[in-house]
Amino acid sequence: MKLVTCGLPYANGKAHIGHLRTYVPADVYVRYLRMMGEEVLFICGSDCHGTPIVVNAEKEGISPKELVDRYHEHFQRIFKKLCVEFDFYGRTDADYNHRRTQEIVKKLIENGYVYAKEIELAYCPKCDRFLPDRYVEGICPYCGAIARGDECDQGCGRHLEPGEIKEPKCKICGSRAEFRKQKHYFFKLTAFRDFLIDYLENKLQGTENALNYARQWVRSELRDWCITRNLEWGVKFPGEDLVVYVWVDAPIGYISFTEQACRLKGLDWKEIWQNGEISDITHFIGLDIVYHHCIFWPAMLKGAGYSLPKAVVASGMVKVEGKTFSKSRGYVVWVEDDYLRAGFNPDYLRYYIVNYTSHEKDLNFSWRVFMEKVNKEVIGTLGNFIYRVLHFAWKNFGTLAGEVDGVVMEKIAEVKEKIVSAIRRWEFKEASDAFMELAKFGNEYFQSKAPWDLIKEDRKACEKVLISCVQIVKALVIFSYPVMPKTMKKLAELLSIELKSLDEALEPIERIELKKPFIPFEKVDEKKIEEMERIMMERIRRAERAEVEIDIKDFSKLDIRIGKIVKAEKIKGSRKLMKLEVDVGGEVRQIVAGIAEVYEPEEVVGKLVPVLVNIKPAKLMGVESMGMVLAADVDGKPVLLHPDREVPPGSKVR
Ligand code: B3M
Ligand code: ZN
Repeated sequence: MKLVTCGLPYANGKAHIGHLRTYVPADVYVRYLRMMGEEVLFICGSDCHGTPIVVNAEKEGISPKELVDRYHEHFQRIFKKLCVEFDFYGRTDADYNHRRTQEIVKKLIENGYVYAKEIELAYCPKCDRFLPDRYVEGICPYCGAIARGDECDQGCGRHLEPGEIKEPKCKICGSRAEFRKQKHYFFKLTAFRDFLIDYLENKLQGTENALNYARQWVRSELRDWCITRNLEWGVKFPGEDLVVYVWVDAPIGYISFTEQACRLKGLDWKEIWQNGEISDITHFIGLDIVYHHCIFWPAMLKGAGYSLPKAVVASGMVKVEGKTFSKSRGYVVWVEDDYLRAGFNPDYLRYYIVNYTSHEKDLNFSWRVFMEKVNKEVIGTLGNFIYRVLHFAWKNFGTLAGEVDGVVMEKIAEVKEKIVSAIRRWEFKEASDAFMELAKFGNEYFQSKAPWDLIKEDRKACEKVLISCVQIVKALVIFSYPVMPKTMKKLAELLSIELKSLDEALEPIERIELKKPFIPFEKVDEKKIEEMERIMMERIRRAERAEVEIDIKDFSKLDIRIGKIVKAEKIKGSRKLMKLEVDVGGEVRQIVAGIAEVYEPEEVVGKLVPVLVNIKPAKLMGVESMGMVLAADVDGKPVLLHPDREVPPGSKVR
């Protein structure tokens, strides 16, 4: 039995196109594998723990459980509508996952891979609590980007350990966090270095993007891994008032969901998860969680005596209308609110996701490209051929009998081989290109044989052409079913085709009774696309506005004080810049200001000016500047601002 899994969506928000980029190809893969004769178990579930859930629940003023229930339902509904069909869709907060997680954590402790250590953690004095993971935001110590407590999500993508983040701030109240000591538990990841190097280099299969990243990391920066957190919501760490880090119990969901799926199907889950060193397990994930799946996860499995996955398949990133996918900036397509609400056939989106580019590359979703691709390829090439053939044959014959053209049978066999080879390499675009190529071949065949003329002269010859074309239709229905199951299932019913095996396409039709065909695909209407573009533009504009609208909390981050200029001199070689020394209250700072074109040094000394004190230090013309003097901008020229009456340097501006 082969196991295929998908990364577990956090049950903290709605499904978007970024999710589908992983789930649709995985579903396509499983459907093809089954039609290639493999027995496959396909599982997934909601990731219910961790700060992604707790922070969002807190924002909404509901309990984590309520939030999780809502989105767990949502994801199940979306998967059903998109024909992503898991054998089991679980949740990580279920008893069965708590049990399995505790069992594994205890094993790791027993086997000597867990130790306690006192560490410094971000703590918010105002909220009076520790700030795990997403409760804290700050600067990534590796690349300097703004980062979350446990990952540098906008910069280098690295996993961050508790206490590592620089300049931490509380996500809830915005205050500067301090560091406090507390005892936590660590998993000895460093003990697995040699094992991981060997596993990643010689054993693990999958897409190059995943393997390359992981191989690079394992050599350069393996550190022990803090596996406990200060939260209520989660799987309890044995004997302590702590829960395990969400990245411990989430992948363990793969195991506990397998147990549940096997229970329902009368199978033995141990044959998958406790079956020698490497087991036939394939994880489909997004590129952003390669570290967790290729490094933490195999080490945990190894340490607890479980089998290791055979392959990790990572999908490339998603762009929307050419821009980096971003929910907050409006570059997003919501599966339910946008796509499904507009009434588009789910098969179109499945085809787009699979066929736009190779699985590993970046996928750009654009409504216009979507329309063009669907209308030209799915409808113009595939749908038209199917309908044309079926309609002509039904109208003129009703029943077809005879022998299929050998050329046609050969072509079908060739396309089948292409599909099988592509699927084995996770090249879903190649596989879907192959059936499109068959549709093109069919169109040309039909056109060149001109059955509409032939029928007048030689009915028998015409029948042979048509049965050959119907054979192509049959192959197309079978070959494209994994990508477009909704439509192809209906066509298979119409034509009484079995969808169990790709080889079925190689069985010649000897005789077929035709029913009245239906038009398989509805054209994507330009007006609807314009509407979708409008919705998206509106969302982007709203996000842009929201980005510049700041609230009092944001404003309070600016430390503006009145400073007294105590010394001033022009900077050599610069027309605009002046070097100032400013008393900002108990401290004199060197600040570079762009005022030299308008003011002479003598006139500004002794003046009181507002200064932004907590701006990042910068170097201008090689001179260090530790603040920013605020001035009015009048046609691009600075005009200094002074308080209404004498105030002490350091007075706060609010
Ligand atoms: N819940 C989603 C993510 O980080 C996360 C995946 C868990 S897979 C075990 O993309
Ligand atoms: Zn706080």
